[in-house]
Amino acid sequence: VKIYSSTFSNVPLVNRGVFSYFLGASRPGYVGEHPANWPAFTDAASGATITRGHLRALSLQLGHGLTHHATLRASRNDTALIFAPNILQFPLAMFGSWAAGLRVTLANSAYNARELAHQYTNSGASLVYTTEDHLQTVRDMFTAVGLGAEGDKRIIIIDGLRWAGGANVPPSVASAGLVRLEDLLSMGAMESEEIFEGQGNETTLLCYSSGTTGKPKGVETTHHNLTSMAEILQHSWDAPTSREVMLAILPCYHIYGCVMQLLWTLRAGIKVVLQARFEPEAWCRNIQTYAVSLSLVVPPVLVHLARHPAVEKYDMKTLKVMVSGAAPLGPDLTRQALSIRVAARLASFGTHVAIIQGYGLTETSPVAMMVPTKSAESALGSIGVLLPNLQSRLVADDGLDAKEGEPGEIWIRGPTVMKGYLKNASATAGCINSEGWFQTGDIAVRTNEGFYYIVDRKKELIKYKGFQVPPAELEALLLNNPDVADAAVVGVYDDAQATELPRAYIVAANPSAKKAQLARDVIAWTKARVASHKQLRGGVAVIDVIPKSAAGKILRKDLRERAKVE
Ligand code: AYL
Repeated sequence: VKIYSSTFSNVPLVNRGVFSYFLGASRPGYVGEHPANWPAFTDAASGATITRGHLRALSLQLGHGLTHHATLRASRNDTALIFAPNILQFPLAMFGSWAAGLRVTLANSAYNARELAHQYTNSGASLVYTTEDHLQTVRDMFTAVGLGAEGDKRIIIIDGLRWAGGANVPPSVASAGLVRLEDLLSMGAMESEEIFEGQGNETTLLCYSSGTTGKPKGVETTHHNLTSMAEILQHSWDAPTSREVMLAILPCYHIYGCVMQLLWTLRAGIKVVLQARFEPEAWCRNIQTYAVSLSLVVPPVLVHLARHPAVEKYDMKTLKVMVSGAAPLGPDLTRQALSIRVAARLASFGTHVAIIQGYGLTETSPVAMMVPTKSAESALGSIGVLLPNLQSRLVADDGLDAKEGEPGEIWIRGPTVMKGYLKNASATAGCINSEGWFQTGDIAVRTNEGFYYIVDRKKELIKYKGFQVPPAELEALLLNNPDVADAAVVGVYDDAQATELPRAYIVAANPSAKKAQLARDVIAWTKARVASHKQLRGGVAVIDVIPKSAAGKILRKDLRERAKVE
């Protein structure tokens, strides 16, 4: 068996809970390794800023409020769900929950009630942090899970706070009587975080991933996974220092955004400017306003920047590094050209901008590979080299090591591999073997210098702009449509947008149905039932029969081939 080790030397890891690791009062005047009065997070729109010390203090107040509030009465190992966009209260909700020993689960803020209900129930959550804007969805979710108005007792409204850049607006009529973040903050404070002995291997974060097959599953990420990830990034990645400023446009509910924008940044002492959502002009303006040096993106963001005139309107000479991840960037020439073009336009402002890729999965907490900044030019299209403390294998279809230079499935082993899927031992056993190897479902080749290039994906997953779209979820949904007898969903790649688009193949329940009309109806029907990223943007094709193996498995490769010529 051929095992590849990281070319970095191993980094010493720690065994601490996430709260004390990221926000511990290590010595007077400090939070973690950096001064308490340094800015931690800034709201891009209002400029409101929370310092490291303020974040720690408020989190200890929230932790106290959660456990002492008469109706919430939260306790250790309860699970709190955060259903909110990128606002300053997001990291506070997370750290306040962690201070009191709760687990946190992060839900896509575009989810509808049905999608949210799956995560609420599956994660065993008992609290939901949300905003006025999302309140109706949360209430519909509580109706869907059978709690009805009782659910109101489990909601915490987190927006509208002036210190967080919110207008000082009174609660809406709809949210009257609900618990508000400021209520919980005013009840007192924990003296310090609870130190739970030996909690390293306990689950602290639950993001959802469909893995190689099926519906979204709760990924059990432990304290040790997260502290290890932060130490590994801190000691391997050459660009960042505590003088960096990061513009955070990736959603904090996705593990890429959560770990890279909220957690590791605290470890590194990086100031983070939170932008609610990506919009090219605002992105450029914020780079200038906040003298941003670092930004994380997904490939479609680069497409926008490559085309948008705002790129030339703003002074962005502070920008040094952009990290693209979560979906392929540049495995072919078109996209390599794109990344050079974006860099050239940004570089015209005086500095050289490195655009590098990272690679990882929710299941690996998340980053497993990264391109060293100095290799940005020479490793175009590469997902990078293995990070410290990690090992990899490349395994061919026959279960043996891929031959030198030939493609194989990436397997990963190390301290950032998840504990498993929540309450789903069979799915866990399906992807983590007895030797601790996690099987990613991604196919790559490796160069002699240790650079990896993704060449294919073995698993079902579709990625729309970096978001997971589990085909099995859409297929199950489509089978609920009385006009659909059978369905299969695959991803088709759209060069112009640099993303895959979900495309459905369906069999009509009524053989004499008009195909074009049925396809249009099914697109609209689906749109009304799923979050935006799962819409059938790749279209719907009506076919006579879904190709399946003798065992009844959908032959997705056939459908993907077919999609290419359609
Ligand atoms: P999940 N190139 C191609 N495919 C990628 C890449 C990449 N650079 N990164 C992730 N993927 C795909 O759980 C791949 O199929 O995590 C992988 O199995 O939503 C799947 O996305 C995992 O999807 C980074 C870079 C975090 C990436 C991430 C992973 C977040 C996506 C930090 O710096």
